[in-house]
Amino acid sequence: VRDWNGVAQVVLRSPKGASARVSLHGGQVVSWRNDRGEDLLFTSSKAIFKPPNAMRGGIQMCFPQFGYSGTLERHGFARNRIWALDDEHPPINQNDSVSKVSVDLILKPSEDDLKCWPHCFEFRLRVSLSKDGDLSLVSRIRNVNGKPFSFSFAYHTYLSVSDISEVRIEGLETLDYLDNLSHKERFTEQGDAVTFESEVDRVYVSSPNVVAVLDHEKKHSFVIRKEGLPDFVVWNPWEKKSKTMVDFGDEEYKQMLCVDAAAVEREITLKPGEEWTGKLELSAVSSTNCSDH
Ligand code: TA6
Repeated sequence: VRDWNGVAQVVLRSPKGASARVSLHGGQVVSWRNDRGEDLLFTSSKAIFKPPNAMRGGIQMCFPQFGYSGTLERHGFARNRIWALDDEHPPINQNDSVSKVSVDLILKPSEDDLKCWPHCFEFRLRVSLSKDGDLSLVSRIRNVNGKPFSFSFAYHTYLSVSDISEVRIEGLETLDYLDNLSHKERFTEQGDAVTFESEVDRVYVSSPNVVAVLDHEKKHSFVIRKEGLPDFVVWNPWEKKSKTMVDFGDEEYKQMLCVDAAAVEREITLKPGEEWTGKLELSAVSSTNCSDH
């Protein structure tokens, strides 16, 4: 655990040299590197590392809602709060070649949170790094015997890519999507991989649990697996939208792509005492053997 910009971070390392850094600020995965030290997640060069604002990049916990709703801050407050190490599961310092190293964080509502979202929840997050450098996130959200509540959720994931115009997503073919650029109107994806030549902001609904993001130029591609999350949000701001974001470089849209495992179209409802689990697994594979995802 190290102090960074006034907020503790936990560094996970795999025996082969891969690493991940998790910040108690927002429960955000602020970096994930392969065993060659290459950054696999995007972080803007203009990111603002100042709590409570979420840092532009990494993997952000969007809860209790994704998008806007009522008075809550966009994408919910979880990513803007200081989390705690879950003392029921202290960080495991493994020095033998176990399958993975993990850290467990927990977020509970503050008095202020309860004023704007009056529901007693516990959000437990386990971030793990396998010995092969795969990253996994498991979120367990429990209704602590309050009244029933509903929420939407996303692992807001900024992937680092070489050139967005050379990137394809396989696995979303023929799916319906809600287009945030046209008032969430519903369309059906064509029969080929998703490619990018302008701003994209879509929610692929009832999507499969595995997609591949192929980035041949960077010689690695991502396989994204999810469980308990029916949708994938795909977002690239492109040039015009990039210029409106102070914490994002004008040209940086070329090096990033958000592919968020999410529950957006239909909210998740928890009765008192019920717990929901949402899993995300990311692996970065060399492009040659990506087809067997
Ligand atoms: O990824 C979908 C989206 O809702 C986009 O519309 C854009 O707002 C993006 O999330 C980033 O949101 P943020 O609050 O992180 O700037």
